[in-house]
Parts: sequence; C-alpha cells; structure tokens
Amino acid sequence: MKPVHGLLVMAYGTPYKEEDIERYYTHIRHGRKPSDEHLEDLKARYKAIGGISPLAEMTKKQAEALVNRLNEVQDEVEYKLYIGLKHIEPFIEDAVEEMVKDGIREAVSIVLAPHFSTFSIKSYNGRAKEAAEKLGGTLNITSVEAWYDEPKFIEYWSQAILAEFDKMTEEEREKACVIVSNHSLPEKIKNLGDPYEEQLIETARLIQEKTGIQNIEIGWQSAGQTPEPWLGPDVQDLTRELYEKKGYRSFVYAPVGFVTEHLEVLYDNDIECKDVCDELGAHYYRPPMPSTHPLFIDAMVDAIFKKLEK
Ligand code: FEC
Repeated sequence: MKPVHGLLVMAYGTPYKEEDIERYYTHIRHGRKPSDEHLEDLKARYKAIGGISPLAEMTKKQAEALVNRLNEVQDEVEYKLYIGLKHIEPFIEDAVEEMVKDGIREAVSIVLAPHFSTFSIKSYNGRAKEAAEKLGGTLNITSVEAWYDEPKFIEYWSQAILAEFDKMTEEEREKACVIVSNHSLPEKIKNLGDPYEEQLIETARLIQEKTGIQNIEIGWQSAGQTPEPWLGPDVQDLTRELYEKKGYRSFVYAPVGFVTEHLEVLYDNDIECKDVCDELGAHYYRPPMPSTHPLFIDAMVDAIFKKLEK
C-alpha cells in the first residue's frame, strides 16, 4: 500500500453568506470590528457581484483538481486533500488538526497565491507549522513558498492575454496595453526585505518575453482602507495616467496575483477599472482567471515537485 501524505491547500476564504461578512471582516482586521460605514461598503461590494463571492466554490474545485492531478502523475504516494483558510472556517489550524487526527506524518502545503510576501504566504505557512508543532510535532509540513515564475503559469497568462489581443483590430492593438497587477500591500513590506514587488515585476517580464507584447505596465489594486501608504500606482490611477500620457485606448487587465474570479477581480477590476475605462472612452478587457485550467493546475504540481526534490 502507498504511504498517505497530506496535501494542504491554503487560501484566503470568503463569507459563505451575508451574515458571515461582519465576522469575516473582523478577522481580516485582526479582531477589530469594522465601522458601520466600512461594513456597509463591503456588503454593497458583495451585493454588486451577486451577493456572495464564487471564491469558496472555486477554492474547493482548484484544490480537488490539484490533488487529483498529483495522484495521477505519480505513483509513490497517495495525497489526501485538506483545505485550510486564512480568514474563515475551515481555518488553517482546523485543517492541520484534521491531518494529525488522521495520522498523517508528511504533508506538502501550497497557498493559492503565486507571489511571496510576509503578509500573505509567510503568514499562511507560519500558521500551519505552528499548529503542527502545538499538536505534538508529529506532522512534518514542507511548504511551497512561491510559484510566480512557473513556466506553465506564465504560459497560462500569456495565452489568455494573447486571446484578448486577438479580439482587437490591428489598429486597436497598436494603442493597447496590458496592466499586470497584484494585491497592494502596505509599503512597509519593503523594509522587511519582502520580494513581493520584484516577483510581480518578474511575472510581468516573463509574460512580456513569452507574448512579445511590448506595452506591459505594473499596477497594484485592492489596497486596504488604512491611512498608511500602500504600494502603488493603483490600477485605476494608472489607467488614467496611461491614457493621458501614453495614449493607450485599450486596457487588458491581468490580475496575476489572484487565481480565480472573486470580489477583488469581479469588483475591483470588472466594475471599478471598467468604470474608469468607460469614463475615458477606452476599451476594457480582462482575461478569464486561471481557476482549474490544466496549465495552471500543472504549474502548481510542478512547483510542488520542485520543492519536494530539494
Ligand atoms: O472573494 C472574496 O470574498 C474574498 C476576496 C479576497 C481575496 C484577498 C486576497 C488578498 N488580500 C490580501 C491582503 C489584504 C490586506 C487587507 C485586506 C483586506 C481585505 C478585505 C476584504 C478582502 N481583503 Fe484581502 N482579499 C480579499 C478580500 N486584504 C473583503 C477587507 C475590506 C477591504 O479593505 O477591501 C487589509 C487588512 C486591514 O484592514 O488591516 C493587507 C492579500 C491577498 C492576496 C494573497 C492571498 O490570497 O492571500 C495579500 C482573494
């Protein structure tokens, strides 16, 4: 019989229903309740994308596709899936507890976010390892740290972006640009030696190399509502600036720091960025997110194998 190893897939998490929004938001804010105004604003954003986010369902589908593929491409180990979320149940700690209860001794973990940052990947992995230690240290977790440069990940985005360019006339293409973006984070991550920014720049460079598209710009989106400075330029400001200063008339948004359609894409890109484009009279394009595309799932499989071989 093959040994059973855990596959811990970690993701952000989303409210399952409207009543979950307040506790979810409070968790994101490290236990501080949001003001009524901020809460209403968030509820309105969920309403605008249809009530709830597709993220919960998609995380499950992505994780299942990943475990199935891992079990298909190798024969030495049987991977058993555990999903652990950052801001709502099943929390990362719940998933680790399940693994320990099931007698799992070896596990590999991956976060459904390609770029490393102290605020994201490091905190997911740290929570998983801390939970394993607290439960007796019988479970060893090997964690993938980042996979922003995986060839199949770059291939996915390159194909998806080129498919949007194919929809344009030759004339439109000349005045089109791609905005490659990730979730903004407080600027102070730079002092922590975070590679987050450089990793996004590298993803963009690799997409440029693969597609041959010259007009590629870097932007940041979905910044939090705190007074401290966040990484910029914000994608909406950037759109206006590029329209005015570089004369672009079509914008292809590639939020490569996210892996599926959810609030930050369906609202921040498809509503907010589209509004800016409409106001400017520019064309808005946003390729489908990777979701369960085989190239994307294989990119994560490759990242896992590389980590395990090390
Ligand atoms: O579809 C959904 O329901 C959930 C979408 C969602 C994803 C996501 C990903 C990331 N976040 C990251 C960092 C921060 C920081 C703050 C912050 C705040 C929010 C709020 C919501 C939210 N985030 Fe999120 N994030 C998603 C949703 N995020 C809702 C709260 C309201 C708002 O400001 O919009 C600021 C916390 C604070 O106020 O102190 C920081 C990072 C990612 C990408 C990596 C990952 O997925 O883990 C980084 C998806």
